[in-house]
Amino acid sequence: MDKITIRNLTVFANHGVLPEERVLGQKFLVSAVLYLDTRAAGMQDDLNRTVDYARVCSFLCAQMQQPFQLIEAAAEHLAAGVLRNFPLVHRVDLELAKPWAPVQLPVESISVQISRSWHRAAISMGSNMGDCRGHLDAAVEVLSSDEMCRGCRVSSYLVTKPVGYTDQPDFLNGAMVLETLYTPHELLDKLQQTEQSRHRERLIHWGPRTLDLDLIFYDDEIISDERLQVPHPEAANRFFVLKPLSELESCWMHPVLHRTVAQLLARTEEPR
Ligand code: A4P
Ligand code: MG
Repeated sequence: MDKITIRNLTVFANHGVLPEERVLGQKFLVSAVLYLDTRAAGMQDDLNRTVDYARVCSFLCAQMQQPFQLIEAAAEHLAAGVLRNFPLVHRVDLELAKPWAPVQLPVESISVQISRSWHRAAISMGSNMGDCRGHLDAAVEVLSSDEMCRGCRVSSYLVTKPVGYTDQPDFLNGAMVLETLYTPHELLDKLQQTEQSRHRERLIHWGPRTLDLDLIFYDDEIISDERLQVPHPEAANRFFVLKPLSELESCWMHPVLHRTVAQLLARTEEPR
């Protein structure tokens, strides 16, 4: 990706833990590296095809006026703001420096540096209790209206035979692909809160449920801890996951099996 760099934008603001910092304010330096594709703007000499760095600078200045205790918090706020408000920017490396930090020792500057970007996530949805379509629609609504997500695309819904525990009604399944600023674990929290909002109860493993939301892929990441496994360990064998997902992202490569969604689907049988 190409980069546009803003170095040491000087802003007077009131971030700090000490009361006097909040009242008197002090100088801050904001630096940002914006990652985007500048090829079209470069070839056509067209400002509309890139990010207007003057607008980014005034945006950063304005956002700095909201006071935070920590420069970490101010930096998170700035990075998320840039990513949300300048859609061509895929990633931002942001540094917030506090040259007058009250440490009572000679120091040139204290700063925090963070790197934040949009991430691609694939989510599978399932329901076989109550208003199944309503539950899936509600999940889509929650995620597509979340300010930490964008570009939500939804598959068609299909009726599938239950897999695993078979003595239960048919499922309605679908898939969603979106971009998100959530980390994988934050996204799992969001999915579980959404399940709860549809009165999901965990009674039988693989049993009937109002709403099941599983994180299938998150970029090309491989995660395995006590709360989260990505790619979802069962996804590669499940028709009810792969079929809807293939409508949206048939070429997404499984980062462990090195097979695309379409290839995995081709070797999976639809249960009858
Ligand atoms: N967890 C770990 N990794 C993930 C992940 N990638 N996404 C943990 C979501 N959760 C993940 O899930 C149990 C725990 O898995 C969570 O606490 C989370 O930290 P759960 O949803 O509470 O329990 P569950 O649904 O009973 O188990 P599980 O393993 O999620 O079940 P599945 O695999 O979702 O299977 N047949 C058809 N036709 N259609 C279906 O949709 N669904 C299931 C449920 C069975 N048969 C089905 C369908
Ligand atoms: Mg689940």
